[in-house]
Amino acid sequence: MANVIIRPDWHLPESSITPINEYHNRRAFVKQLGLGAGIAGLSLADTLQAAAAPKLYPAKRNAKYNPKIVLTNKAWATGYNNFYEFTTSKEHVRFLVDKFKTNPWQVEVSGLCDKPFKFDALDMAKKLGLEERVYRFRCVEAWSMIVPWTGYTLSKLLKQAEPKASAKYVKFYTAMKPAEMPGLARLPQYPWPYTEGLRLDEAMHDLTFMATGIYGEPLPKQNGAPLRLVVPWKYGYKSIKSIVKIEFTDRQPKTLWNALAPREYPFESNVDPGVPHPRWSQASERLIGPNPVRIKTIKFNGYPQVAGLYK
Ligand SMILES: Nc1nc2c(c(=O)[nH]1)N[C@H]1C(S)=C(S)[C@@H](COP(=O)(O)O)O[C@H]1N2
Ligand SMILES: [Mo]
Repeated sequence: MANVIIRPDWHLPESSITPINEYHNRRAFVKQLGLGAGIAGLSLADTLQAAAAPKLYPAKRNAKYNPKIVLTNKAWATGYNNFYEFTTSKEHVRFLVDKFKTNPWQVEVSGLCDKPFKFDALDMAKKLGLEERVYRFRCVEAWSMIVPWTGYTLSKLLKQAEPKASAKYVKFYTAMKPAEMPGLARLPQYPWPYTEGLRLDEAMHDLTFMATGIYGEPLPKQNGAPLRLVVPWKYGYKSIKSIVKIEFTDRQPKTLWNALAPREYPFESNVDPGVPHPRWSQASERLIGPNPVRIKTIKFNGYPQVAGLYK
């Protein structure tokens, strides 16, 4: 991002890669045997989290959001991460999340609304129910993936707060726990916590999703457990992870990346192949996986239904 150089030679060891169909078969096999963690390669924490939500996963896939595209290999989507609170090294985030406690997890919804409230992430998932959506996901660094998210629409959550007419924006905050997030201390000049924002109409759009899971399981911590935003027509940095607070405001909120480098990370940040980043082209992207391919970037990342928001 602002001061990160993209290495052209990134890779994961061959041994850490499991094709998705093989992965599902293996899970079914493990289930049949009634066995736990080790074999499926899940950590104890993942297993406990999965056990806490037995009926939520996998959720039924929403046919409306199911592009006819091959999913990104799961090991890549959960092993190549941007989560600067832990490290700027994408391949290493997953090895640094052990101390990060994501259950129980309280989230506050407040600001310009009539019914501010607090909720536990797992309780809300049970209350609202979950669906699965396959979305394209495009990072500003010109890599992308296609993944099945589990969750609920942000609008379902926000409506419960009854936003006031004066609310024009929504601001999101990530947890800031230095004892559990080793990357915070390594970037002391960053304006933590990680924050992001949307216009209220963007936040209320049906595509705007609160993800609690990925690949039919609760979110791994490196992907933003227990609750993260997914805004598929905007660059990935808008999709803020591990959210603890959501605030209705009347002014465009300050956000971390925009504060660090406003020219490089504008507030709106819609995916647009015609508008280059000041330091690189956005015309194409690398679809990550064991056999990465370069594909053309599409306006709004292939979600033309949002165009009306920007007339
Ligand atoms: N709190 C927080 N959220 C974040 C980030 C981060 O560093 N911290 N990185 C963003 C960026 S740049 C991207 S591309 C996505 C990556 O999500 P993934 O690791 O699930 O692919 O998370 C976004 N959300
Ligand atoms: Mo990103």
